[in-house]
Amino acid sequence: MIPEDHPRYRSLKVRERLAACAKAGIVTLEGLTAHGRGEAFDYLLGERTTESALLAERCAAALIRTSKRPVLSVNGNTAALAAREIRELQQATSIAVEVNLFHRTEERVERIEALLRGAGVEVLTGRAEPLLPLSHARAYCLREGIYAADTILVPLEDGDRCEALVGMGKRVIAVDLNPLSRTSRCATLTIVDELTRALPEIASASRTMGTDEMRHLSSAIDNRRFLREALAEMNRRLIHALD
Ligand code: PTJ
Repeated sequence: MIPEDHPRYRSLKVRERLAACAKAGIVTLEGLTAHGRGEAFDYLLGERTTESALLAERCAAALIRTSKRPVLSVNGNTAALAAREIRELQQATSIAVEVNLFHRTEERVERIEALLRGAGVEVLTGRAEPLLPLSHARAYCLREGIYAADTILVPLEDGDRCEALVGMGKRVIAVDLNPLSRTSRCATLTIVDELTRALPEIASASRTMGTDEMRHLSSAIDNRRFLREALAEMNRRLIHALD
């Protein structure tokens, strides 16, 4: 039992959830280490959404709303952390949702799809084929899903696929707390924010955004600026950490 007055209550509850999902075969052991890396970067950001990330989230909403076939790619960590937030984003934007895994087994895909459906998410299903130019299992995706998508939202990504998707001419939106990762640097747009804070902001921006702002934001994205601002914020917090 984690006492509610523990100063790290939320963080401990999230870890507990991920550990339970690892035991249930949804999150991999590698996924737990990926979460730890994310937590460390979130600490440097002050565990809050910065002004710069908020703007990136509005840009993400604009990219999704101006797309013909937007798809959200879900892995084990994303499903375990944010099934409810995914449902809200889908309700706000009609984004398609596909499970795509690095450590892929058909059993894991089915478990993650069941978890998402249990939270009210509509999940694309079908026969995955090795359609992406990758030498690992992330190459497997749906012809009508990620393969045909023009914009793909990829939370907690590993860099290879991001590069491959951009190389295929797709717009890639990454959610990654690490502004130095290969994914962050090669995505069309990177949101340096924690996933469960980022998705509701994207959903809320998509509900309220007018056409002019949508066009303006989607046509003027400067990813390096978002990365520089995230690094500057981390730097500022580190310098003043003990003041
Ligand atoms: O479920 P699978 O088999 O597809 O495997 C998924 C993992 C997460 C294991 C795989 O994609 C992976 O290895 O990812 P990486 O390369 O460790 O990248 C994950 C990135 O997400 C890291 O840069 C972390 O800093 C970041 N991250 C972790 N947790 C969060 C996060 N970013 C936003 N919100 C989080 N909660």
